[in-house]
Amino acid sequence: MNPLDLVNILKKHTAYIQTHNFPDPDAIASAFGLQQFLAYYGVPATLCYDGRIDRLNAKKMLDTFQIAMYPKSELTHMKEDDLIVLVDSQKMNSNVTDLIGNEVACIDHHPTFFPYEYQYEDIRPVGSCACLIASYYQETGTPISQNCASALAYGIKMDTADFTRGATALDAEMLSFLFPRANWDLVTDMYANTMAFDDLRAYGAAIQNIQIFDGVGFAYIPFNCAQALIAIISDFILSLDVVTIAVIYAMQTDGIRFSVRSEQHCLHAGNLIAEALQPYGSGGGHPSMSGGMIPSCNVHLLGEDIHSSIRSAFLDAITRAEQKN
Ligand SMILES: [Mn+2]
Repeated sequence: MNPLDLVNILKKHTAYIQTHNFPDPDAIASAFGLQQFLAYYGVPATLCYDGRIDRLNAKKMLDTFQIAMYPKSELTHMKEDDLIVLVDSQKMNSNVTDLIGNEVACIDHHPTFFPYEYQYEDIRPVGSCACLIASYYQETGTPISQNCASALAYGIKMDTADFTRGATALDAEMLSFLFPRANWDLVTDMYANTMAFDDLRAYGAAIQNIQIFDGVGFAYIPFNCAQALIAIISDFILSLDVVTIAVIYAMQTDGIRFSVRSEQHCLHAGNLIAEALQPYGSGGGHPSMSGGMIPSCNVHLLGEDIHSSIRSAFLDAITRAEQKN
């Protein structure tokens, strides 16, 4: 589809651009990049999300690139006939709240679990959603601001873990398109002071209780912490030489939250978490990274020793997956 079709769909409506809940840098960059693109063609759009922007690097993006985003609680004026563009997420996924407006468009790079008829759909299996938005500027020859080019470049770098995770040729082409248009000092600046002092407690807990079973590392964070931090700690545990699959889980107020990483090519992290959590909760994601949740009301299903139940659920699912291969 031509990205200018989206302009026509949204024109003369009140438009919102919604990311997945607890937006990460790629989601924020994509939403901002699309907002600036639409603005060039005279279509104003409000950026919104549910959950919180609670990670240091996500919060820092808002200041560094001058981005304004509004949480669901501040969207009291949204109406049923307002139009929503979903970015870095798809309708009916568990990580995106169904807001009152009408989801007419979707731009995403995740696999589709719930097909839906959007008026405008651009879902491509690339490493970052931000590279799809960057391609809109390139294809249409639309001018891009330094702030916007910098934010999109940062989004591509973060979601591909600097081209080591799911990166495609389009991610690389778009980074080279953005590089001369960006203010690279802003991008570099995003890499300074990225860890909050409180994060150390979560790292400390995970390091203390990590257990490794045949390349599968399990670590537990016994207190509430930012969702994105759980994901970062699971990257950290995966970086151990003796770990090829990392399963990190944290006790949250609303249940147990999981983050899974796999560097085994034949073991799909999204399928693994979906299968392991199936009796207790839900989960899903990419081949190499995924997330999931056991809601509070189901935690009792794990029995007295929740850690051994969680371990068995994952190790059994891995065994079954290996037998299938
Ligand atoms: Mn993304």
